[in-house]
Amino acid sequence: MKRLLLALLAILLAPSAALAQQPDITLINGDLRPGLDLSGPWHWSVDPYRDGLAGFHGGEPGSSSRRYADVDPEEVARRDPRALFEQDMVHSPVVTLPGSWIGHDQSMRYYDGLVWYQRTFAADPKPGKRYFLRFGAVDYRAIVYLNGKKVGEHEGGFTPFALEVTGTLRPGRNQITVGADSERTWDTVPPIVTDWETYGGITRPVRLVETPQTLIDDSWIRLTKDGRLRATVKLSGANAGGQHVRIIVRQLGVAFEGVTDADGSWSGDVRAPSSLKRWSPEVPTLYDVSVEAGGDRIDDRIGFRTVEVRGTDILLNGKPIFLRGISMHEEELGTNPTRAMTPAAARALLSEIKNGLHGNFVRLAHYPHSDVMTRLADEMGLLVWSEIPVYWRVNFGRAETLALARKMQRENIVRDRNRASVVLWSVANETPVSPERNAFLNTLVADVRQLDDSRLVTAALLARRDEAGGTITQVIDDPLAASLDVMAVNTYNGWYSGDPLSVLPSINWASPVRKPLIFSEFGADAKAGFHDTDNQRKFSEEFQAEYYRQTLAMAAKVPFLRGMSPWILKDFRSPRRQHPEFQQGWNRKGLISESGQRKQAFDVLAGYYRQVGQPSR
Ligand code: GCB
Repeated sequence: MKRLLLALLAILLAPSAALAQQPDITLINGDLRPGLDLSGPWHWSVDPYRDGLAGFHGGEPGSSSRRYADVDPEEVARRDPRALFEQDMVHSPVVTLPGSWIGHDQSMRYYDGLVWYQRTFAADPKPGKRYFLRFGAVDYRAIVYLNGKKVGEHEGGFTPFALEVTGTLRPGRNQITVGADSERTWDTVPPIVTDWETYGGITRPVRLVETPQTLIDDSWIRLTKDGRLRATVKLSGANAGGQHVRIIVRQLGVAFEGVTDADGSWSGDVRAPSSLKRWSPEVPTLYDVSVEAGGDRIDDRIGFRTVEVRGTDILLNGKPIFLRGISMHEEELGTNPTRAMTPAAARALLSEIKNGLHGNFVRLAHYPHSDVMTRLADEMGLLVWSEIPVYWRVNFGRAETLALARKMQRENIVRDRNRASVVLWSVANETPVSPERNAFLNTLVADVRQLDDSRLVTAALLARRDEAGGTITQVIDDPLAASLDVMAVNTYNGWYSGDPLSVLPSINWASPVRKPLIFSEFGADAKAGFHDTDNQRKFSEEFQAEYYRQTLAMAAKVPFLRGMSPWILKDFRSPRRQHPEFQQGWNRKGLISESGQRKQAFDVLAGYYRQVGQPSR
């Protein structure tokens, strides 16, 4: 009985099996640290029954699988000509990573499950150093083996993770095997149904990173509202306590320092010199910043700015700003995207916003985009809305789902806290109000405030339509609005509602709480090249352009509107969108087609932004 009770207690106290396996290392700036980039050719093999993870007849997992075992089939066959190899990664076809499996073979587009990847590489591990495999993102779940040994797992398709492999890495040839499993359930984040392509696979770079024994695991440097440069640093390693930390902001001639506590943490600040040029979309000044501690050093380029809310205004560096934005999925231009976001692909997209639309803002929907994108936004001068995929019908009542969302949000915020461009963290998109949902999202809001006091919290909400005496009023009465810094609403009057477009400018907007509002979405589908000169037919370029004119006329009358990110910059793949004539597997609300052809509405929005972007505003 006692043993039974103890066993029960152990189960109750243990974190869920999935979460227990999560790595606890951040490895800040893991994308830039010295190391070996494992991008390039990998073998791949599809495993729809998850056979590589199962034992005999699909039963309990055995001790190893030929898929990730560190064996050379030819050598084994030489020793034992009767050896059986049904799973032979060494002779499986080769593809180039990173990139989703949609790019390996068109028939993989709707495959939702496990795929194995494997490659070898040469290493030269040195005594006194630590080694990590750092993944930019694996969608949706990753299970990682090095030299036949499991080194970790990760859940969540859009945030980075690092697994320590010191001791498992060996001199000379090493073999890495990754199982990427794209399957989601109603308990995952996001859940099964979204309105975008899943893009299962190893979608961002994998790197082998070398560090000293004591390493800078996390570092965050920002400008506070009272004009100080503040640093928060966390070291990892057996000797993380009592280490000297030094921050240098080169072009400003600023250096400040301190000593870590027993835990390996240190925070300190210094008055920002008057010569500091604040980062803004107009002048995106970045400084070379170094952090040195415990024999480790990281270099970054960081901008300094403040963002806050006063009444219904959003203030950037103390001045009211209007966010001239657009939403965007992480999908490169082209007819067969694979979600491999290279700097060139990211620049092509952000240039359309900055130079084409005269924008100053981008909503990176509906999940954390590549670090390539947020670094480029810093460099080009675009304000960023960043979000996690708490989208539509998440299982809000389930504690493990909340734990997963919190972990994802933490990984996203910690990765990008040094990016001046990021001004808004969004906790959710279009989630139906309920007591469980409100509690879930309020926990996420509280987490943001605890992790980052230098940015604003928002969420994309839905408004309630009120019709009285022939007047339509959109009321923002979602209880979550009270917890946010900035309210945001997705609105589709005239597209999903039957309202004639001419009615839109007469729609009123009301909110019981006094806060700035962003139209986080509005949009209409149009197939590039499909025309209807009467502006009547949905899916025509003319209808979409007229929808934009009328929606912008409505927006101009909302007294507390402080920005917008219409839906969406570019047509994007979505399995939900199968109209044979107009969609063919693409959501067509883009202002440009998948290959970059601008639709008429592009010029309507660009004209509006040119006008509201005039310095007088
Ligand atoms: C929305 C969603 C977005 C969809 C869009 C649409 O409200 O937030 O993910 O793609 O509408 O096109 O319906």
